[in-house]
Order: sequence, then C-alpha cells, then structure tokens
Amino acid sequence: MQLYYTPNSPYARICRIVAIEGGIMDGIELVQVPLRTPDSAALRHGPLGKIPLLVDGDLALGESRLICGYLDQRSSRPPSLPGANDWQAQAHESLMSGFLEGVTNWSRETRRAKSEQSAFILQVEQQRAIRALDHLDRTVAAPATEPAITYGDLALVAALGMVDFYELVPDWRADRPALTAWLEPYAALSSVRESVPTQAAMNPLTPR
Ligand SMILES: N[C@@H](CCC(=O)N[C@@H](CS)C(=O)NCC(=O)O)C(=O)O
Repeated sequence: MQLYYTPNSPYARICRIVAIEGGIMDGIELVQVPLRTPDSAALRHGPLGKIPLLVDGDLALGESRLICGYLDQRSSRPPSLPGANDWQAQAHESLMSGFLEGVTNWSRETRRAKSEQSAFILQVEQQRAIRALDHLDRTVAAPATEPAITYGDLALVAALGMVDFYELVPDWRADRPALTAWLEPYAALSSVRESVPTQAAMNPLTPR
C-alpha cells in the first residue's frame, strides 16, 4: 500500500497520524510527490494530481476522510470516523474540518505573489478563522491524558499547525486557554511531532 503525500499537507498529515497511531505504518510506503506538475507520480493513478492518495492494488483512494476510514479497517484502534447516524459527532467533525479548509485556503492565498493576492479572500478567511478559534475555545473538550485519534480532532490539530506554521494568527494562544490546553496532549504525541510542517518541505504553489 502506498500513501502519496507532501510533508506539509495537512490532509496527508491526518492520514499519517491515523496510520502511525493505528500501528499500521509498516505496511504503508510513503511516496512524496510534487504538486501541480505533470511529473507527479500520483497522476499514474488518477487524473486529479491531488494528495493524499492511497493506492492499494487497483484501488486509488483520494480524500483524507475516506483514506482514514480505509486505514481504520486495518487497525485495531477505535475508528477515527464517527458512526453514520451519529449526527452530533458528524457535526463536530465538520466544524473541525471546515476550519482546516478555511485556514488551508487562507495559507494558499498568502503564498501567492503579493500582486495576485485578494484582499477580500484574505479578510474573509481571517474572520472565519478568528470566529472558529473563539468558538472552539468556548466549546472544546477538556484536555485528555490519551487524546482521541479521530478525523475531526486531527483536522483541528492540523489546522492549528497551519495557523502556527504560516503565522496566520500569531498570538492565538494568548486569550484562548482552553484550546491551548486541549492541543497540548496532541503536541506531545510523536506522530504529531514528526509530521509538523517545515520550511524545508515548502512546496511552491506556482512555477518560479
Ligand atoms: N478534500 C481533500 C483535500 C486535499 C487537498 O486539498 N490536497 C492538496 C494538498 S494539501 C492538493 O493536493 N492540492 C493539489 C493542488 O493544489 O493542485 C482531502 O481531504 O484529501
């Protein structure tokens, strides 16, 4: 089984953490690919050229959430996805993954040439992120000794990782103690530590 990825992709990061915490990383070959180029090996398995992409035999599975569901079936850990009829858990997950989608859009906009950036998009995403951070600080669960390895929680971990790495809201911890405390046990996991984004792995979004 191969997982096509880039080291700084928050969506691939969720899949990597689920695989590591599920103890099934030995059966997965990580294949690092470039994005937005016809040279990407991911294009041998489908037309989109997006990652994460999990390839298992003739199955080429895109979308991080589906990949986590597939990995769940190979692991003895509790599933990372909520039950199909557990609407409260699905709502919680969609809030976290929506926050991640917003900060991903925001970081992409900041990485475009200054002259191409949209002030409107930057403002919309900043306001969305601030609202989400405030809401999460009010509603997040108390920090756990053994933090839950769920898609939604890991989407929040990955989103906060983006906020930190791209310095989107530099002082977000200052007045959000509950969210800060919630993150701490995740930040202590080696799966989370070894998947933090790095400057060395920055991918250009446009040709240079
Ligand atoms: N909804 C997708 C999002 C995946 C995604 O946006 N991947 C980005 C990298 S973080 C990508 O492949 N981008 C390709 C491109 O920008 O051309 C998922 O959950 O896997």
